[in-house]
Amino acid sequence: MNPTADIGVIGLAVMGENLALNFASRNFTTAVYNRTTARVDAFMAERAAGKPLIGCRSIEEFAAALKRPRKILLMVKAGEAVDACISSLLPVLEPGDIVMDGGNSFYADTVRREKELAKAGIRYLGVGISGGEEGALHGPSLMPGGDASAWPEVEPMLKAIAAKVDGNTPCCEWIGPGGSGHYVKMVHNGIEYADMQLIAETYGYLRDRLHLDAEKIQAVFEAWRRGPLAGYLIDITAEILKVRDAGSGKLLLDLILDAPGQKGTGRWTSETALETGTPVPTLTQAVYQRNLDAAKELRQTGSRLLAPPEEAEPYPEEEQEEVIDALESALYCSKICAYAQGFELLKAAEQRFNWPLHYGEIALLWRGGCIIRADFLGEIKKAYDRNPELENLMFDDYFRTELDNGQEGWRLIAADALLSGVAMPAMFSAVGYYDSRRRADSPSNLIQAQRDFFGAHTFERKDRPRGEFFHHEWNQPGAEL
Ligand code: 2AM
Repeated sequence: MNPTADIGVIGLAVMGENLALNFASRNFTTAVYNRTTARVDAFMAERAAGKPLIGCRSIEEFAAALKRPRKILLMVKAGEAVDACISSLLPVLEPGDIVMDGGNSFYADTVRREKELAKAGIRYLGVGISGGEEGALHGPSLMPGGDASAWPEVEPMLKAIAAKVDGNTPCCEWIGPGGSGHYVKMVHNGIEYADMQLIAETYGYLRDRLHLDAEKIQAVFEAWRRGPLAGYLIDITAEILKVRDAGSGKLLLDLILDAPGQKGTGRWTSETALETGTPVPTLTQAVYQRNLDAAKELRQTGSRLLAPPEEAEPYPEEEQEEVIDALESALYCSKICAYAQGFELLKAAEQRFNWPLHYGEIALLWRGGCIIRADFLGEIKKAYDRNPELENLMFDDYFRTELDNGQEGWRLIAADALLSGVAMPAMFSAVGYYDSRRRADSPSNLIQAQRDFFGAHTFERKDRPRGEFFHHEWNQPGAEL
């Protein structure tokens, strides 16, 4: 068989199928293979019919179908399946071939795989892909990283299938070496967790504090679609609030059990943040909150045993509009903090792995195609254009002004939620992050004193240069070393 395929996709679950169809729709001849070959047959007979796709029933047939150097995209389950696929591919590949992992792999696995495959002369890329099934089919956000020599060879194809913003700018740009593509995707997922949690808390406030009915809550999110929060997650929230259950005619959302699932990608972000000592409290609180909320029965017990605060005064009807404006500010400010934390974690990778990351480009990649896509990301791009070395997103003139303008409403909502007993822990964590980052004098002098008291861990002094360490004999005042 003459090799005719421009690219090959392994793994025909829905993401793999949709990406293969996306390549084919751009006139790239695409070879497909799946371990269970019945899936290849089904795909070829139905969705792929009449399109430039080549169904392969063995890994040898797949390798033979691909033009050299081969370009292969793995779309299999993250973890062992990726290693299994690589092992089966190795005997049929040649030096110079390019293997891309488009799954949600943990970045450290990508680092390892890239090194291993380099020994065989295979060029490996970890490609973060976001956008779900729809994105995969019509235009995802793509975050490729790894062996830089492979990038120019796959760039036209990846850019062709990517989402486009501002007319024709693809949401696909080279991230950097090693596992940086998957790292950036991981941080994206951490931010996504926070974004969703903050929106859910806001919905909870509208429902449980303002006692608005679904129609009114829908109207609130509908209005926010055109404000600073505009983006995909607000769009789908507004849509979700319209959908009725076919059987009962009730709002479907009201029938959905409040026990969230997770696949662990948010947890990776928090684990990595802890490893690098990077504070991402809002991202981590979002992970905790899925755990807290998943335990529905425990919460039911808690609701019987734990006393609420005294009933808060309901807001008079005429004040509701003002409170809803404050809530919009609160969500927006919290969101800025969540993104500031995510970008701090990107910066930590630059220091830890020596990956030179371009934060503005990353913001641009997320502007289209992916779950967190929002107009707001254009502002983040501009912030990093103004100052590529920006230490913290909140320090940018635009964002610090936005935070300042929004903080009255933000604090009002957070305080009212605390007093009335409505749990908004991600939002509380965001206010705490803001106040901690803007405080030149923290109370941690006491922590240092305590550590020195019980463990002789030493401290630096405000009246001495940094880097000089002191111990005090706390039980014998005056005896300082
Ligand atoms: P399957 O259809 O043969 O199960 C998502 O589960 C995708 O990952 C599917 O295409 C699945 O193939 C593939 N997959 C899961 N484990 C795999 C493995 N160990 N080797 C190859 N493909 C695997």
